[in-house]
Amino acid sequence: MTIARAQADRVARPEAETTVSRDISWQRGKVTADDRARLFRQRPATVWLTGLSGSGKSAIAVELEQRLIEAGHACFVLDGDNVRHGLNRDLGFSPTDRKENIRRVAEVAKLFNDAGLFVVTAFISPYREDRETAREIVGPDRFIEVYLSADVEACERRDPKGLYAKARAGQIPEFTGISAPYEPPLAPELTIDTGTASLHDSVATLFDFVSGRRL
Ligand code: ADX
Repeated sequence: MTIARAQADRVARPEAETTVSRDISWQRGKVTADDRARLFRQRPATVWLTGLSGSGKSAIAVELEQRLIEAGHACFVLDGDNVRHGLNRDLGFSPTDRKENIRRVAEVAKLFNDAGLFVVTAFISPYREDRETAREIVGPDRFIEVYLSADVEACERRDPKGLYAKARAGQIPEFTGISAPYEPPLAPELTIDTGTASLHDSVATLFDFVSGRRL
């Protein structure tokens, strides 16, 4: 096996877990991860933002994306509210639906990384187990878990979409932080206290961290 073939295999997943049909097989491409890294001049990664609604995930994601693009890096944001308008429009907020939401998003992030792009995700992703699944799907060497640690009080004070008020009034069932759990990461690659740090400082911290790790 050539080194190039070994690299291509690294992003393939021929052993993929249960599939509906057994009559499918993995089709290999001729372009390797190294070929794409040379083309885009970057080693892609998935920056996985997790935190409560209102903790700043979407705002930080779009700012980071802009900074990466300005620095010449191909990048794309996957955002919870947006993905739930299309790919995941069939999913609600039960634990089972959130799990499937995160699984699908992780598969998309993996595909984008395989294609050579940076990905920034903005999903509450409240369950540790689901984030660990995402880490496995994307690949631990590419997965950068970033915990935006603003607490419920801070997020509720901001309440940018008025959702906490609605949840308190009983109008949104299973609302994370109010009537559904959030399990903080135990060993994230980075934590940013967005309850106190400004958007500008949070993005600067994150950009420096990603630059140091991947660019
Ligand atoms: S996740 O838990 O499955 O990761 P996701 O990030 O996709 O959630 O979607 C969260 C967004 O959906 C929130 O920012 C909010 O705008 C909206 N939302 C609607 N209902 C809920 C709910 N019950 N809990 C949390 N967020 C909700």
